[in-house]
Amino acid sequence: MESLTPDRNCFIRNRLLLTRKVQYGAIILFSADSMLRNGDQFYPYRQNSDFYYLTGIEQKNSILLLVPHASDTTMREILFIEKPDPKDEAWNGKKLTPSEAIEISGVDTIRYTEELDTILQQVSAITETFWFNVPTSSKLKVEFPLKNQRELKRIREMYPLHKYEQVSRYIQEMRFRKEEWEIALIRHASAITVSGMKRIAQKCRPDIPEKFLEAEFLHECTINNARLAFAPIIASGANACTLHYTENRDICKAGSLLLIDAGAEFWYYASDCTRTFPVDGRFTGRQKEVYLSVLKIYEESAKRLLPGKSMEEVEQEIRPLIEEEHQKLGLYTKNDIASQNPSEPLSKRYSPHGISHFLGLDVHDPGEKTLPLEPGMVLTCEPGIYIPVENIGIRIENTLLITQNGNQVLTDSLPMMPDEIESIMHPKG
Ligand SMILES: [Mn+2]
Repeated sequence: MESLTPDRNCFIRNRLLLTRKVQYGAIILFSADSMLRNGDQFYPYRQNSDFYYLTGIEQKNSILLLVPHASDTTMREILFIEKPDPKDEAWNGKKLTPSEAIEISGVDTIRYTEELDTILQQVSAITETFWFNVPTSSKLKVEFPLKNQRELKRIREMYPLHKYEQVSRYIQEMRFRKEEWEIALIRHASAITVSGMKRIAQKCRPDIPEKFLEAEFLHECTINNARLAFAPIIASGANACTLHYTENRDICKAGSLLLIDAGAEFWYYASDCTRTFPVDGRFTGRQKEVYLSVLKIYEESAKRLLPGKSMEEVEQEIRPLIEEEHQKLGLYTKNDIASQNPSEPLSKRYSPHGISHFLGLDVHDPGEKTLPLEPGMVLTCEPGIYIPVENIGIRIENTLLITQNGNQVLTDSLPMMPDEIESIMHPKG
């Protein structure tokens, strides 16, 4: 396990590549906010993915300042960390020392967070531009500004004549393609995910609470030093038709299906996998029929996720097959399609989501759906069919690595064929 831990050379290289892309000005990144839960309790802290990618530092209240053209070499890379406070450390444990921070990040100049403004004053004299890492996704709505945004506002007020630019797209571009060490971590997260899913398959039986099965997955992650990459979906019966069902508070009933969409995160790298099991260990005829349709769509999609093709192209190519399978299942007819409202295609009613997303430090990692795929990209293949009136929601999802000539499934040790699934489940009867 030790050898899998990313080392500082990874982060040194990432910073080097970023400063090559940005070329001028000063880049400033802040660590993730620590979020109050209730009373005096905080949510478990998880470092901002970009910050981790460039530093390896997991500690809050950290700042990275890059001034690549500074003539004073000690100014080129500065990592700010919290000043150790014996009182705080007595309660909350040891903080990083400067030498530990150097060891992890490979940044040679370590300062304390409280020194930021003094250093900024020096930096402001040698650069005209500050690059900030503010989230750019228009889909992402946050209720209050994040640290990177608050500091942008504060520093802009201090230096109103400087230029302010967005560095996030450069970091995102770097994250599109994964290095070997990143792939090794995703592979490991995938292995833990598969074990967790198998554990669920063995424990699943009629009348078991979804929550118990969630606990089985969490158990597998925790004993393997992994976290949950996202809130797992443990959805029995019609719950599976609620795409982001994460309550997991129902009871699994005999005769129904159980959809599990879960992923482990190992050293900040995620995996993502979905399987659909029959609660009592045997698919009914109709369930198997729908299952085989999803499996066919999966196989046809996975075959097409290749270097040179874009996710969007694959999704377009696969739409007719999805329609065909829907019709075979009797969900609608050719005539229904002819008279459908083009802005609300029937196929979207039963298969509403896309079949792929990028994956890495984030379960939904940066990436462009329209760009040709390249070796080193990691993504999912995850078609689904949802028929609420029949209490059927089926999705099959694997994590895939794009290779030179095709792709490699990283979660392939988890069965997908109906009879294989039945054979790994809790003994029947
Ligand atoms: Mn997914």
